[in-house]
Amino acid sequence: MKSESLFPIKAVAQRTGLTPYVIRAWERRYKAIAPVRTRTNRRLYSEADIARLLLLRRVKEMGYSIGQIAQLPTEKLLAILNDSPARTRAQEVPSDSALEAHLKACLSAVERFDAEELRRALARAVVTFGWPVVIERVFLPLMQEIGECWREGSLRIGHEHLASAVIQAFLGNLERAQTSSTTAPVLVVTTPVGQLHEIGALAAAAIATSEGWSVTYLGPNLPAEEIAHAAHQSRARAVALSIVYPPDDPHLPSELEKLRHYLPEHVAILVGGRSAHAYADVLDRIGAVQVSDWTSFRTLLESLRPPRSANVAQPGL
Ligand code: B12
Repeated sequence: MKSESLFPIKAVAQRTGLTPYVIRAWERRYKAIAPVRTRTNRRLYSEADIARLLLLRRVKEMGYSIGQIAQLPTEKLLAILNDSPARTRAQEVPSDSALEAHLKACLSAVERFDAEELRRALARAVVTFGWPVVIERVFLPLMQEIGECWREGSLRIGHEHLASAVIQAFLGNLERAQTSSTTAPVLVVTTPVGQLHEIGALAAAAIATSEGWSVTYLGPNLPAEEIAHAAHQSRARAVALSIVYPPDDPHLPSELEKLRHYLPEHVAILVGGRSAHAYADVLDRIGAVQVSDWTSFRTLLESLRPPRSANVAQPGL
């Protein structure tokens, strides 16, 4: 008889799009799955485990918290997925053409150096779609488009600076608007020294804020000592870094090692950005979590939260 195929966590991460860190956290904290262990205590996952993880991920993307769904039977998860009313889906997945129109309005304001109109256009988008959608599908594409136009020569660096400044102020407003409780976990967000691209860090800050974290945003280009000091002072639970350019800074690995060395052990380091993978060796060495997309980032933030007490009602239940 053919024995059941079992997979190591790395393969499971590739197939589910979840990071190994999240997979372990869902098991440890929420008992979402129970992989078998080898004699050397390595986890091995069955096809059923992988299917369940994928299902959990998809149901979570519908707006449930992992705490709400982790222990539901697989059939129940499937039922939630199949029964989700089209109305809910339509709210969560706004049409591309509607987003496109907002993006165009923002871009046209930037072209005319009209900061006030850009602010208004962004505000309209936030009212229509909500913060999380606007961050991922308006802010980031807007900056990318500006970058492409700048490369082609149709926009100037001044346009980029105007857009960055307006977006930064806008995200600052988001933070002030959130009434983050005194018990909210703290996330320090920045870019390491030599990394001047700031938009990814700003987006990470905004997303964490909208997830109820208290964010200490430090701006870009900060030495390890300064990041660690801020994390210590603010009693941070985690530090999020954006690494975009250059992908081959010979000094960055030692900076990252220093950062790990200065930070207390319980402070997690989360790293995103298009060049993060270029530093994979050192990131692995220091136990940093590489985050490839915003869904995984949200999941990770959730897994890093101290568990809420069982008798507190969960929103959306
Ligand atoms: C805006 C911009 C600038 C601005 C930066 C202003 C600012 N305040 O940040 C300015 C004009 C100053 C600039 C300068 C330069 N830039 Co530039 N820039 C860009 C642009 C348009 C956007 C960069 C950006 O922030 N993108 C958004 C980020 C966040 O996208 P991302 O890295 O793909 O990350 C994704 C995820 O990983 C995630 N993410 C990012 N960070 C994090 C963090 C966490 C924690 C998490 C969870 C997720 C996450 O978010 C993103 C979307 O999902 C890009 C082009 C582009 N299409 O991206 C070029 C780009 C990054 N720049 C580039 C270059 C070459 C330069 C310059 C060298 C140009 C020059 N000749 O002077 C300088 C370098 C400056 C320096 N010393 O670092 C190249 C890099 C090429 C490469 N080899 O990687 C790019 C890709 C343009 C290109 N196509 O050639 N730039």
